Amino acid sequence: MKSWMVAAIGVAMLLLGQPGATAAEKKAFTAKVDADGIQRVEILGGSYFFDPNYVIVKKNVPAELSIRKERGMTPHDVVLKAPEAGIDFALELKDTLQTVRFTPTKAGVYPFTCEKKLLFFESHKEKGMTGTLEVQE
Ligand SMILES: [Cu+2]
Repeated sequence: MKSWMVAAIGVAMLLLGQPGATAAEKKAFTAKVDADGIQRVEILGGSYFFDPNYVIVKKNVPAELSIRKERGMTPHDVVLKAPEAGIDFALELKDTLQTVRFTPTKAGVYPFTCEKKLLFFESHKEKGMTGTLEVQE
């Protein structure tokens, strides 16, 4: 094989070896119940992640998620539709904290995502901007 071919194959493998960012590192956070009986979690959204991206809350305890996005031009949101578990929100993220309140009523694992997508580019979800809310008994 000629050396330029080896180089070309090397470059192709490098390019193919970048799988978006779908295998995001798991950053787990277990909500603590505050003295007033509310379990609070703070979440940062950005390009293209949620931090934490694995949030654990207790069933039948009021929860407050305080969410903001990192500074920058890229818009982000957060959407979690699990009405069967008492959780149903869609929020456009801002630089400042906004609070989502709910009381989870059913144990389970519920995905949340950013549903932004620019034209024909990969959606933020495809780029790894997803997370999981786990409701424990
Ligand atoms: Cu986004």
